[in-house]
Amino acid sequence: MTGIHSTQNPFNRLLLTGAAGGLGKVLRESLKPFARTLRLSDITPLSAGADAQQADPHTEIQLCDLADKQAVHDLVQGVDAIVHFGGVSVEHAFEDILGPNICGVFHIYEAARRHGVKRVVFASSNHVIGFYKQDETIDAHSPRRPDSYYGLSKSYGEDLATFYFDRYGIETVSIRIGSSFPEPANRRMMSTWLSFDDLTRLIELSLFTPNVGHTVVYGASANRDLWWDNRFAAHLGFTPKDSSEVFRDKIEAQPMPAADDPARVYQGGAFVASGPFGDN
Ligand code: NAI
Ligand code: 15L
Repeated sequence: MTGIHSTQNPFNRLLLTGAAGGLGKVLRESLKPFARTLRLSDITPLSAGADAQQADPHTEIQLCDLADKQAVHDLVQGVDAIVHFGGVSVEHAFEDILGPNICGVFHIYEAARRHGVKRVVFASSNHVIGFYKQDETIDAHSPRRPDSYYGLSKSYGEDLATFYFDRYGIETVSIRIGSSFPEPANRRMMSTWLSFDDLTRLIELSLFTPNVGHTVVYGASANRDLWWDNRFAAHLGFTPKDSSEVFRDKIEAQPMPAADDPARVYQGGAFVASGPFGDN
C-alpha cells in the first residue's frame, strides 16, 4: 500500500498522538513504514498490542496530556514530523474540549516551532463544515460552518495551521475526516465514510508531498454520493480506492430517518443538534 517516496526516504522519527484511540490503534501499525522510529502517545495507556510495541525497537511509547504544555514540548523533542490525532473526538461541553483540543493543538504547534518540526498532519473533521446541508457540494474554500464546540476546536486547529505556516513555515495538511470506521454505520456515513486504508494513503501523501503549505483535504473514500470536492488539494494526488457502496444493501435495510432528522439533513448529522451544555 505504501508509495515509493515514503519507503525510500522515511522520516527518522514520526510522532503519532491519539495512539490509544480507534484510529490510533490502526495507524500505529500502518504508519510504521513511514519512519525508522514511530513515537506513540496518548493520555491513556496503549492497550491491545502495546506489549509487542514496547518490545519493538522501532517504536517508542510516551504518555502525555496534550493540555500540559511542558509535557508536549518533551514529547515533540527529536521528532521530524507529527501526525496529530489526539484529543476529544466527539461533542462535549466547551470546558471539556478546551484543554485537549484547543490548548492541545496550540501546544503541538508551539513545540513544533521550538523543535524545528516542519510537517504536521492534523486530524480535522467534517464537523468544521457540519451545518452545510447534504444536498450541497462544498470545497476547501467554502466558509466553515462548525456544528459543535468540537467542530470549533478543529476549526481553530486549522487556523493555527495557517498561522504557523505563514509565520514560521511549518507545513500542515488538515484532513477533514468524514467517518473513519471499519464500515459505515448509517445512511449519512454512506457519503462520509473513509476506509482505514484510504486514510493511511492520505496520511502518507500528506507527510511526503512537497510544498503543501497549509492544505485542507476532505477525507472520504470513493463513495457514490460525495458532498466534498477536493480540487484545492489536487497536488496531494489522493485517489481513494475503497467505496461505501459494498455496504449499501446492509445500510439501506435500516429504517429511513424522518425528513427533518438532522442525520438526514446536515452534513454533520446529529452533531448540529447537540447541546446546550451546563444550563443547570
Ligand atoms: P478516539 O476518541 O478513539 O481517539 C482519540 C484519542 O485521543 C483517545 O485515545 C484519547 O485517549 C486521546 N486523548 C483525549 N484527550 C487527550 C489528552 N488530553 N491528551 C492526550 N490524548 C488525549 O477518536 P478516533 O476516532 O480515533 O479519532 C482520532 C482523531 O481523528 C481525533 O482527533 C478525531 O477528532 C479525528 N476524527 C476522527 C473521525 C473518525 O471518523 N474516527 C472523524 C473526524 C475526525
Ligand atoms: C468525527 O469527527 C468524530 O471524531 C467521529 O467519532 C464521528 O462522529 C465522525 O466525525 C462522523 O462525523 O461520523
